[in-house]
Amino acid sequence: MEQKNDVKLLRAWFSSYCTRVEVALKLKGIAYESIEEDLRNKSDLLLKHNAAHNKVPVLLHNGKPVVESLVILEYIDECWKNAPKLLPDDPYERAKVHFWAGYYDQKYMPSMIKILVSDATEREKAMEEFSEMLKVFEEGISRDFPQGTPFCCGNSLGFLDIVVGSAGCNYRAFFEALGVDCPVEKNEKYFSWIDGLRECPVMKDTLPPHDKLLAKIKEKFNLEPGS
Ligand SMILES: N[C@@H](CCC(=O)N[C@@H](CS)C(=O)NCC(=O)O)C(=O)O
Repeated sequence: MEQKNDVKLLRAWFSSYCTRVEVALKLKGIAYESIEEDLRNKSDLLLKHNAAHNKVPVLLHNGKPVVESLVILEYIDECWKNAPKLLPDDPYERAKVHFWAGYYDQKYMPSMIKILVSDATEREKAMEEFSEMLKVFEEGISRDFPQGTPFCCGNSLGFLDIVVGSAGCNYRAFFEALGVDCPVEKNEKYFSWIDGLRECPVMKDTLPPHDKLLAKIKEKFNLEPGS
């Protein structure tokens, strides 16, 4: 008998954590219902199913909640074992993917937000720190995945591509909101990976529209170009 799969995703359109989950669901060919949350007026469903953090994304699989985007990605990979696989089979390869996904998860958005909230004098330093953080990341990725990026887990989007691409592919909107150039020349390997990921059909189809995201970032961080 075929197993019933009722999949719902509580999400917010601008959240890169939600983009991760949607990309994984699409890659796996899993049909799901997307439920948009108003994070200023959270639904009872969200508060009930993510009582610990009150955050999106929340995946509801046959009514059972799974929270935290990295946990959800692994859950999806384990439940829907059919191709394409997101994580490698080899335990050591998998450990490396988890390590770098965790590194990126902990460092990327805080580093980007530091640039967004700093005044003109602090911004240069924040941008230096951003580039240094990405340097550590790209050197680590090159060392640990010598077969190269993109698709560092094989020949289709893997766990790390999804984690990195869902947040990283929006970098133009963040720098445009600030009215400054992104120092891509300092991290060429990273940005060429990102630019490749953005061209993948499933990424293109899932990332938030540039202009809508730009307006959201300006509103959230109270930014005017050149400020
Ligand atoms: N570590 C969480 C982060 C999720 C997260 O920060 N979600 C934000 C949207 S981008 C949220 O729901 N914020 C609501 C709030 O903080 O009240 C994950 O990976 O799922």
